[in-house]
Amino acid sequence: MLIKVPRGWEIPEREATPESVYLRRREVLQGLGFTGLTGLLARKPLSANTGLYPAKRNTKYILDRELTPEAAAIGINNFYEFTLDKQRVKDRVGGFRVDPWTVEVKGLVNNPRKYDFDDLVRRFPLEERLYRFRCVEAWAMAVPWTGFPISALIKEVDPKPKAKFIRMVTAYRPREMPGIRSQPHYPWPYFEALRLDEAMNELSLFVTGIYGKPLPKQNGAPIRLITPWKYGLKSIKSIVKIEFTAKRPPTLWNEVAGMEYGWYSNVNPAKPHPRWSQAREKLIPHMTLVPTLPYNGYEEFVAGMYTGEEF
Ligand SMILES: Nc1nc2c(c(=O)[nH]1)N[C@H]1C(S)=C(S)[C@@H](COP(=O)(O)O)O[C@H]1N2
Ligand SMILES: [Mo]
Repeated sequence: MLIKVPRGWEIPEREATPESVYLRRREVLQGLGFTGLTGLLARKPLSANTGLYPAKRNTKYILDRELTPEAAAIGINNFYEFTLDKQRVKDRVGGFRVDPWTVEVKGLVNNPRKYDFDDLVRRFPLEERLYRFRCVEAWAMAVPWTGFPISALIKEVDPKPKAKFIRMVTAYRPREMPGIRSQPHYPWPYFEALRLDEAMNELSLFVTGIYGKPLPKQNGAPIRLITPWKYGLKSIKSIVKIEFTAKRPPTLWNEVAGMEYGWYSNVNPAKPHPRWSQAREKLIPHMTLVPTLPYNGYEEFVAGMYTGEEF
């Protein structure tokens, strides 16, 4: 059971102005024919995300290419819980409820917690970063993500010395996720994992926004992982559970087809997928071909964690 005790200075705005009172005031004002500035401001009910976006950009992370147009990045998705059709994910997410949302952190930590998302998103300072993104299927993009380093959350929950991995799990809502019903052979819910040092790497983000706005459902609202040196399948969406473990946890794609999808899934242009080359990538939306770089161009940040044998 999550018992939320907000400190005085962090009372969410929607509690400071109970929505019912707020909406009633709107009706009264509208009834009086008052639809001026107040009407405009009141149109959208205050939400978990009020005032957080856009976050300040961290200029340390620079791109070697243009940003992908927003419409493509939020319109062409992989989210098999909804459909395998990349262009249709956005049309199938309507029934997915992402508010309220709880993220449970458990396992080998000194401070296990259940974070209410509204609290979580205000607890760790958000920043914007421009990252390259490379799907294992050889399409790629460049995206302004908003989020916070995973290391901030890890420090707060304080892993025990035995913790060596973190396992993450997506929401399982067959009634809201039509792809779970039409693809029953997958071992839902989606699960992924990182080594603890990978999770602590400065590049590893928990992402809550994109293009200066809250994450759309098709991109993994309200919170997903981004590890830009790994294939996109590692970047698990709509996370509800984070568990610290001593043993290496399995991951969905590695479990389903280990020959095709490595546990690490570090981007490696020299190692072809059994069915296609990984030497080049197609930039959406025009599918311009460009070379793929080792660790997706992030070698300087991550190569020190590996022997080169991980895949
Ligand atoms: N829960 C969940 N997470 C997921 C997936 C998925 O099907 N389910 N697809 C993965 C794959 S293969 C990719 S390439 C990225 C796509 O993220 P995007 O749609 O935001 O571009 O999400 C990853 N995270
Ligand atoms: Mo992917």
